[in-house]
Amino acid sequence: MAAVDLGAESGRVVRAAFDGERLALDVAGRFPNGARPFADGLLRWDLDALWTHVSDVLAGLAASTPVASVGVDTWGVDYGLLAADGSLVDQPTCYRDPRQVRAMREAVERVGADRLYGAAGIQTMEINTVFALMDDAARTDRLDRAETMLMIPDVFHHLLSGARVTESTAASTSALYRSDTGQWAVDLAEELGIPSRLFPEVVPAGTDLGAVTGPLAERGLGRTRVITPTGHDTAAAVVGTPFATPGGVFISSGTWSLVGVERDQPLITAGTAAANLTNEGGYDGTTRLLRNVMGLWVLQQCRAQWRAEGHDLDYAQIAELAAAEPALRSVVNVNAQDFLAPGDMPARVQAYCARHGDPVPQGVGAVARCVVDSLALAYRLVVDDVAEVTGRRPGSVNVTGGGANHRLLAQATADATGLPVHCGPAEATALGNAGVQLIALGELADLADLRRVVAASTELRSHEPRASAAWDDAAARLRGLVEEDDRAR
Ligand code: LFR
Repeated sequence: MAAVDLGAESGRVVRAAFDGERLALDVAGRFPNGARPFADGLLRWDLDALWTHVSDVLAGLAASTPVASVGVDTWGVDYGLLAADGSLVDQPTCYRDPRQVRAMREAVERVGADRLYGAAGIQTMEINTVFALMDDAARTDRLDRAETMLMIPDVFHHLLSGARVTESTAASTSALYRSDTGQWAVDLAEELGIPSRLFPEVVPAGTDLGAVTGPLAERGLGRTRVITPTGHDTAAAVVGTPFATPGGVFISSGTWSLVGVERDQPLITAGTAAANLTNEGGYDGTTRLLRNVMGLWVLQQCRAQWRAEGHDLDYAQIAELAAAEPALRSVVNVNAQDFLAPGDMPARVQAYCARHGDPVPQGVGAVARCVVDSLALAYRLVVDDVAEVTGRRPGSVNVTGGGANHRLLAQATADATGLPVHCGPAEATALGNAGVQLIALGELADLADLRRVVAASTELRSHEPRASAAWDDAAARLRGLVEEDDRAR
């Protein structure tokens, strides 16, 4: 199978081979990704370039080995607009565009925060699809030119197979679709000026969308099936998580850190709304009760800034400098609006500390330490909130994704949460993507079966918590900062 996994920073095509017990992965090709401002000033993705990369790697792979099926997962919330003839109206916009901050404010004013949250139980956040669509409707003619909207993974499935459907986990990131009832929030959309005629048919993960068609069929993939995995990368990562304890916490750690628990059904209450916890649709009727934490994005942007200033450091070097600094000297709310847009992140971290009366970190190590500690503390708050709203304290944490390799962050996470932290697999998303294809192909029975295969295919690294009152105090301090920032929002 080919698992195509596209992230905000890079994309890759992974070859996945199953021998009946283990899933072996091997990266067939990797390529960069990133949003940039287009001529009209909007931050957009270069979808045409991504498609060229994906097609070339898939064709190269098919030249050396038969590909039974292909499935694509990507970051959530963004969408492509398809014209009647099936072509893209334009390149998709990126959720980090500042227009979404304004649109969120307008939407809250117009219908109220409760209504926005209640529609799908998705945390109210600037990045949500609903705010981009609202701005499209109010300030552009994009929607007038479109017949349907597809989430980004579905755009690729459309290019591969011609299908014009969206997959349910991808749809659920829109904040306009409830995966448990299968309903689009038509009334809310119309009230916000978003034409609901754009909403596509929704299919479950594991749906066979047909054989590869078009030019790729001529490049060795004519017999390859297009099977939609959980199109949302976070859903795929959690499918590929070998939970150490039932009801344990997952952290899918990449550009974002998605922190929460898997449940049988959504939990949409006054408590989850107050805690701003999200209910995203998962595989086979599961729900992820989670919060988006700003994640490694902050360090990625710091690294880019340091490089621009002449310090060309890799992540391991940055982590080493951070580890040499004392813990918990200064703390920031990584989820503050300050850190959402691309830019000079070290300066923003320093400005945040100065504004809140914390010691201002100086130099690479101190800034990175502040970010790492602050991430771990943000995870701790989610664990506390989830325990509170579900009435159940989780017993362990599993970290997957590229961030699973970050030892300093993993130990800080154990110390901050007081829970054992198990790291791996770094490739959970590709495993989850390929695993759902395997279930659809009849090679695996179900999610539990798949997780057994993931566990058999992975070596985990574990970190035990070291009890310390300093982390409790810092968590309380972060709680205060979050409340201040929310009031200012
Ligand atoms: C992670 C992720 C998150 C989503 C964010 C924006 O890659 O998909 O789940 O909230 O990106 O799309």
